[in-house]
Amino acid sequence: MKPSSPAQGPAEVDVVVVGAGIAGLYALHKFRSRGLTVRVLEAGDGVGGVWYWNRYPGARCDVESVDYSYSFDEALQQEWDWSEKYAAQPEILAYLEHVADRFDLRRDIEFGTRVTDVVLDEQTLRWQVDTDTGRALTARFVVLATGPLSNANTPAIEGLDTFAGRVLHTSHWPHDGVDLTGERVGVIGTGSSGIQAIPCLAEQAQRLHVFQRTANYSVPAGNTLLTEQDRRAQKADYARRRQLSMASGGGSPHQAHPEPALAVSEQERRAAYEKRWALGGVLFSKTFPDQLTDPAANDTARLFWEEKVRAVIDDPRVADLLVPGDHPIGTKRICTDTNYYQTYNRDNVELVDLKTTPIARIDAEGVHTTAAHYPIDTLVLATGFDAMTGSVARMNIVGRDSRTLNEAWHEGPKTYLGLGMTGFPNLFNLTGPGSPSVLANMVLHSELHVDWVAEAIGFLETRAAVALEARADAVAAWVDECAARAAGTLMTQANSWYLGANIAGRPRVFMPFVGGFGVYGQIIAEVAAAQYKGFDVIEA
Ligand code: NA7
Repeated sequence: MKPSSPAQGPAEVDVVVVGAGIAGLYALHKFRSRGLTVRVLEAGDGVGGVWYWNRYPGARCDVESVDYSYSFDEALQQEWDWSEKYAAQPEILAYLEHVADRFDLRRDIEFGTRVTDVVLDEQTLRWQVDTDTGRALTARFVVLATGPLSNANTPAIEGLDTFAGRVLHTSHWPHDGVDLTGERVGVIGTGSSGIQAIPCLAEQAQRLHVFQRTANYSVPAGNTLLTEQDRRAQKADYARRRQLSMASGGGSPHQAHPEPALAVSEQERRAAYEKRWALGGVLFSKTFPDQLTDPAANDTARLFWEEKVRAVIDDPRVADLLVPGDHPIGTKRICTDTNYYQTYNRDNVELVDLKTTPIARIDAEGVHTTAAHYPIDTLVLATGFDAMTGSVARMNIVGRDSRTLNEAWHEGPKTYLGLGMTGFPNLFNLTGPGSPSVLANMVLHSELHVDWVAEAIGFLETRAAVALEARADAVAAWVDECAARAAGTLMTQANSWYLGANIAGRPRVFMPFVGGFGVYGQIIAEVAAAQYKGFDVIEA
């Protein structure tokens, strides 16, 4: 147990929010402005969540800065100046710190405090929240703003603990940075984090070995500096941008081509892909509305991508290894890079294909594959996260009848609207499984969820009711609906972290709601308007 936290607030509050990332910060602001007493418990020593921890070189958002920002305060929108089209981690963190200061949020956040247990008192319907500092709180409402990507995945590779050099995980990069000049560096993992870090690491390292198990699709960010004129135009256009984003599939204002991919001429299709390529980022997977449902449409996108990528890789044998052959494009999150593929043209970079020569073990000096030994000074694990459920699963959350959330979710997460769980009254999970989650712009998604929870709490107050609890039949129907929607797409064909497929032992369930951000927003609004149908409203 750590020494007791210096921050001392009331032991009893209306709401405990777990996590001071994008969702947690806005939750604090919103609930507090509704007159509720709120404490935010945060494991890190600062605000920012995923942007606090993920400081690896090259870390950058794959949603445009102007859209990846809060919409709840017009003055905030107008005063903040983004310097780049796609912001890098330091700028996003600076923005979130600015928000924390501007709305005086820090006084209700307890940093360095990791929640260990969240236990329901069935008599009073209050939650007791325990932490690793010894600090304990009770609350009527608990809001989990722990984020879908906050529990790092460290692979169980034999001998990793015997490695004598430095081991770094992309999601826990040292805050003071790392100088890799002249070093032999190994990177395990070629997902979004690896793909962003590799070009930067290659510039510093004397030699860089990239250990790739599965190739991914990456689209260049096409990042640019924003001019004052760009910013003025964006700020003047905010109202329209936000409106389009809220109604869109993924929470950004860019609309898919109005027709299916194969309904247009080859020339028009190519022009559409070129336009998205120039936009850069993750939205390439949504150029056409049927790209993630029709294999033939998907193939047109995949072939366009392949042509672009092969054109910048000098060695065709290396290109063969970098072109994925195991999943349709977009069924894993498309990565966003700057000079990723070109990095393999450098003399100091070597791609090691783990499909043909897997890692056998790690020893004190480096990595043994079945074919060779690679001496290494620093080993970078870009091996991702126990995503979607991992951050919730590491807390002992105990609801009615002493049943834990992990027991309730052992076959996969079971929620109503992503927000509520049977047996866990007044416990709300934000931007997690059962909601669009990582398929949408996380900032607007966080606002949507927090606003919904704030309205729900207001509803209880007007009814003098004490709790809202998802009904079992509503949970079952929502789980079925999410599964049916996912089954209607190509998304279940990839072994992605959307399905928990990257973590041994996790049930294979497609976790995000795939029906679109705008559609989802309508559904949860209708539920609220219908007096929270599907929830039991528990009277005092
Ligand atoms: P990802 O996308 O889960 O990528 C993790 C990478 O690590 C991926 O290439 C994995 O290969 C690889 N990996 C994991 N374990 C191993 C072992 N044991 N051996 C070799 N390679 C391994 O995580 P990221 O952090 O890059 O990105 C997560 C999200 O953050 C991203 O989608 C954005 O939304 C932001 P595999 O594919 O499993 O063969």
